[in-house]
Amino acid sequence: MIANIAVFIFFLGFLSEIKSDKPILRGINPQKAQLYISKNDKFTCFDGKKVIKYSQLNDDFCDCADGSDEPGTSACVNGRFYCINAGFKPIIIPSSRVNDGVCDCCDASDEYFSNAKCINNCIELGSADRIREKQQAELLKSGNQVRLEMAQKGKKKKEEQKIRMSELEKAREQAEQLKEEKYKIKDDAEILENAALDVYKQADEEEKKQKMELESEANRNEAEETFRKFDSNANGKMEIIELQTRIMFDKDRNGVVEVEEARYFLDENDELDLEGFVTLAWPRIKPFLMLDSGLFKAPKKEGDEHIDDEDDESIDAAGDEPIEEAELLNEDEEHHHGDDDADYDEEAEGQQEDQPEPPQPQYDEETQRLIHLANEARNQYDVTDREFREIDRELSDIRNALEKDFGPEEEFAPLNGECFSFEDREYVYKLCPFDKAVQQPRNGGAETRLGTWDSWKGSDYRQMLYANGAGCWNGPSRSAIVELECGLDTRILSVSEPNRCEYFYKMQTPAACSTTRLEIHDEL
Ligand code: MAN
Repeated sequence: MIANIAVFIFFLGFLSEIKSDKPILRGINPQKAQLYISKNDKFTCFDGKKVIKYSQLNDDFCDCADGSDEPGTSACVNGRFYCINAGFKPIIIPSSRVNDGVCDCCDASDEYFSNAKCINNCIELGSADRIREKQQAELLKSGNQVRLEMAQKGKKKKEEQKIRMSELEKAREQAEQLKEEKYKIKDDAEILENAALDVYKQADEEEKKQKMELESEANRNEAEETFRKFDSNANGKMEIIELQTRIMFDKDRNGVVEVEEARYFLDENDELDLEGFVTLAWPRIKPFLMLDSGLFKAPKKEGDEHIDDEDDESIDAAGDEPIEEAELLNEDEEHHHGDDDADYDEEAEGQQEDQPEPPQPQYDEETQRLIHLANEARNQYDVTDREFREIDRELSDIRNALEKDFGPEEEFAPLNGECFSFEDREYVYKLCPFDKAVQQPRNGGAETRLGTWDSWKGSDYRQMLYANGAGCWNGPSRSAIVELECGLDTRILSVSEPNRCEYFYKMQTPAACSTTRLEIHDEL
């Protein structure tokens, strides 16, 4: 400030000095005033390329290529006019604006030879500006108090996190060791458990195998018996004519077993020997035999889930008579072989629900003891594994937080973990500092990520960048810039989208009330 006043006093003295010298040097920058002092009635252009007579300064004719000889007229295209604007702020304007009929300087100095009736309102502007600056300074001062508290909290948090991190690192080592020990115990217990259970598993498999062999043998016996029964001429061949005599094969219920109907049951052959009959014909014949003997109960149409529209269409005019039921059952039989038939799976599950649980094998005492020990070991391992993962998660959260730049004095740290919202006509915008920026339509709908915390833009902690948001239709991913200004509390002031999928938040926070800025300003 004092330095400014000194320059100004020097400049006024200089002006009175050059006032006695013709011409009047308007529009010169006080910082360059010394260059305009007459030297043997000569003036050297700033670029040093030309020396002109002192009287040629501001004579409305451009002599210097750099425009330095005409600071107070519009003669040089590249000239610069300095408005002193005493009482307010000095400004520099292009000299083309001198005497152009428009008042640019509040002290009216740029319009000294035009019809523009400019008035000097620098004093009024200056005092309004000073009020504004005072208010701003007061805001900055009180905000700075809060900022300092935030900085203290931030530093404390950082210290606590560092302490916690070293505790966790130790705890992690111990937890890992414990987990490994428990894993070993679990592993050993499971080896013993599996060995004991294997005895039961093998016995169970053996039992199942025997059951299946018996079933398959019974099925084959039944097939052979049927073959002998149907092979009425006992020639060792099952022929179409032999099946035609059996009315149960009258699929379309017209009273006659036609050749095509009989051929279907022979797997589209004219005749089959015993082996062919067992493998090809029997799977088709058996359901019809079961139906005929009343062993199959056809499912009811109403409320039956597995009769879908397709099934309905397949029923012909004969209605829901046994033949159609047989067809349905036949289709079901095919379903049972399909791997990816969802309807079948659902039905199978449904049936399972109705069926009683298969009895659990009764284990001997030793096996039960080993199962119990293995269960215990598994539980204990799970507990240590969970603890280890929890420590790991907390550690990585702390490491992430410690890596973030919360400002020169950690003043932004208290904003980490908080979220703020702002609503406009269409969207609710959310900002969770150091985490993410999102947008959600007001009428519901999914959140769109506008960006994830990336970095500070520049070195003055005024702008945050949130990058790599959701992809923009036919464009890059969304991103958001958050501009911070000083305010007594933290809140979003506005959100705009200056370019498609590029968002701009204005936010106030005490953390941005650094008085360093004020001091710098004062010195200017
Ligand atoms: C959504 C919003 C808008 C954005 C468009 C781009 O509607 O995220 O902000 O401009 O998508 O397609």
